[in-house]
Amino acid sequence: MRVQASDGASSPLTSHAKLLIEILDVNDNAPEISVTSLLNTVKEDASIGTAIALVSVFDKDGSKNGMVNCKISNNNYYSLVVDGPLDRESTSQYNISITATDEGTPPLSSTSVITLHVSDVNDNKPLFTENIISVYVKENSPIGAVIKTVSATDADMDQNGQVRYSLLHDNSNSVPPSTMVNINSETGDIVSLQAFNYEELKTFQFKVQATDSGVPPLSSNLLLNFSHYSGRLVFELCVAIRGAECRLTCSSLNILQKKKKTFMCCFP
Ligand SMILES: [Ca+2]
Ligand SMILES: [Ca+2]
Ligand SMILES: [Ca+2]
Ligand SMILES: [Ca+2]
Repeated sequence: MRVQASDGASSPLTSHAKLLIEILDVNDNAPEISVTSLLNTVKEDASIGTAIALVSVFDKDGSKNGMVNCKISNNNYYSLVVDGPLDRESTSQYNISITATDEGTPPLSSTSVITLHVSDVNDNKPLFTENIISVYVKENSPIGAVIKTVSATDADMDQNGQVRYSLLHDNSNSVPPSTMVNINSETGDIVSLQAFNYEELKTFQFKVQATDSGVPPLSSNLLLNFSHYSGRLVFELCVAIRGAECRLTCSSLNILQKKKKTFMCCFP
């Protein structure tokens, strides 16, 4: 800019000067955060380094007023990536807060939040509370009676956590279990297909498998030991073990009477 000064004479004398105006920057702009989301949902088995979002920050001010530091949680990343194993069963959603702060005095900052959902992968198999259980069957119980109900839980969701039950056929059984019992694949109810005769069959065992509906499916097994609880069996059992041990072993039995240190137990 040029300025001219002149006096008031009829023939004025003038003088010229060049005026330089320097405009000082004031920190009047907060940083702007721009997030390009690459993934809204990430699978829980996503590998480390999987990119979730690209983050760019821009500040209109000059010098320090426009110098921006970007903080994502506690890490300094401008590309938001998976940096550790994810597990939907423990954390299914993250709200990631991105804060950009300039170096002006006073500093200005802005924040942007990314919501990231963790989607389920079939990484848990169905679990029975025990691996082996004992079942006592009443001799000559009616065919079709529910003699035991088994249950397994699966921590995954939807199809990955949907459990179905089946009898496991392996070569260890001389008699196929499907000739003796049936299992309801939905409820886990085990139903007798024959009246068990103590004189013919004292004990038998078979495995039940719980399988989820994931792809690929995962499964686990439960071994069931069946015994009769005819009065004779229970009596023999109690005579053999006696006393306090009888109480433990016969925990599901009612102790009927106690005679000369010999316990006689019977089922309710
Ligand atoms: Ca600024
Ligand atoms: Ca998991
Ligand atoms: Ca899972
Ligand atoms: Ca599962």
